[in-house]
Amino acid sequence: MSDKPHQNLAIIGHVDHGKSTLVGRLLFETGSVPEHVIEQHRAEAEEKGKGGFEFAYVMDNLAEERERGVTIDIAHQEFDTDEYYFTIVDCPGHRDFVKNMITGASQADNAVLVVAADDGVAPQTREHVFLARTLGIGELIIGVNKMDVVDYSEDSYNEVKEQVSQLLKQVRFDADNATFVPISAFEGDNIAERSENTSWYDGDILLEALNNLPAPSPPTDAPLRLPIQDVYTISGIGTVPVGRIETGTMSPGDNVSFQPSDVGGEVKTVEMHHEEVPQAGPGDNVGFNVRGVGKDDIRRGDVCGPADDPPKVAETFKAQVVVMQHPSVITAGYTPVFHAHTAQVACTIESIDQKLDPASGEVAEENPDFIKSGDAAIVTVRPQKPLSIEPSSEIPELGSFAVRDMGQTIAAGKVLEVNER
Ligand SMILES: Nc1nc2c(ncn2[C@@H]2O[C@H](COP(=O)(O)OP(=O)(O)OP(=O)(O)O)[C@@H](O)[C@H]2O)c(=O)[nH]1
Ligand SMILES: [Mg+2]
Repeated sequence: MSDKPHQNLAIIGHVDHGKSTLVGRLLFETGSVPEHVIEQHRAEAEEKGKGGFEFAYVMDNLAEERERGVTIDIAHQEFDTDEYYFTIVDCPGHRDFVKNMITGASQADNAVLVVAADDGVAPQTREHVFLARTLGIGELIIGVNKMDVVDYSEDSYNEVKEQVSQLLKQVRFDADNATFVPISAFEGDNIAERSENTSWYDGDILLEALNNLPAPSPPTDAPLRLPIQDVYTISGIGTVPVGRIETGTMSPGDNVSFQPSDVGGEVKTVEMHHEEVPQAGPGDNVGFNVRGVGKDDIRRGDVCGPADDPPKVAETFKAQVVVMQHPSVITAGYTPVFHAHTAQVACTIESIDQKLDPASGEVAEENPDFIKSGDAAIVTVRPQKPLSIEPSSEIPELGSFAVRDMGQTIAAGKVLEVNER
């Protein structure tokens, strides 16, 4: 393991704008993927009629992903720069897979937003930026990609930069926390080396921008919260839940509880990068094993915490939401799917308590009949199945969510109060 500080970085943006290609390129340039592997991918991609996808194949491992040339599920990879040890999460851009993007973004400290220079801001560029902002992503590096396709034109770059800046303003993302870089993931311009093709650009290249990210905020003294992403059965070990530790630490010998499944036991082993470790902490992606907990006892969406301070399970919760897009209006009784950490649960908006002025946050109306796109409100929510979630003021990492319906993100928000089951 590297002793450099750890960064979880999400790569987000519209479908086909070049996210996986960028990750493949970064891994190649930082020496994490050797040239002959890229050559093998080139041969396979050409055979499938997907020439040009050799860098994307570094991340797109599923057969369906390779045939279709789209990312479906999130994938993690590791690489180092001078400053940081990165775990990179490559998110899918296709609109059908936004739920996987939410899981990826909710695990990240900062993000690279990839926007193709020849396409500009597209629907999932908007959706991902909105989600990144509400899921608590700190800084954005905007890679204006495919600069080769627009002949490295400064005008094209400035046009996309202007579009993205407008978008950041709309979602109130602090523009001081955004760095723009003109790149070509495919050709390798301004990734690890400054490109002669963009002599008009004198800002940071991508690796410099990555090195200049602020260090992730130091871990709080919050108790262990580890949302389960998957549960595997591994021969010789048994049941191995995996996920990222959001807060607290985990060591062998700890007594833990999984909620809402309501099972628990003693932690036997904790692994990171296939090596047993004596302790893992915030930001670490771990696999572990708990005495007496079997594969069918727990599932994705459970949260693991200390047995004496277990994750909260909500009967109802109060939340502040911002409506991003909805074809009509949202009224009490509406039951969309809430995505919180790794959980996806249908929840009823039981009451709309207050409408807020989105600019000042002040109450604009008590008990409004409805809310619509652009509105912010405080609502009371009742999960239709048990859901573990925490007040954002106590554990921000477990206190935010996205709301989806009809294949799109319609709102996002944070939890104010949990009324426990
Ligand atoms: N010319 C050119 N093509 C690029 C560049 N980056 C990516 N591409 C091409 O764009 C296509 C899509 O690239 P991907 O990396 O799969 O895009 P993605 O954003 O990961 O797509 P999803 O994961 O499905 O959302 C492939 O054909 C790439 O070769 C670039 O800098 N220049
Ligand atoms: Mg991809």
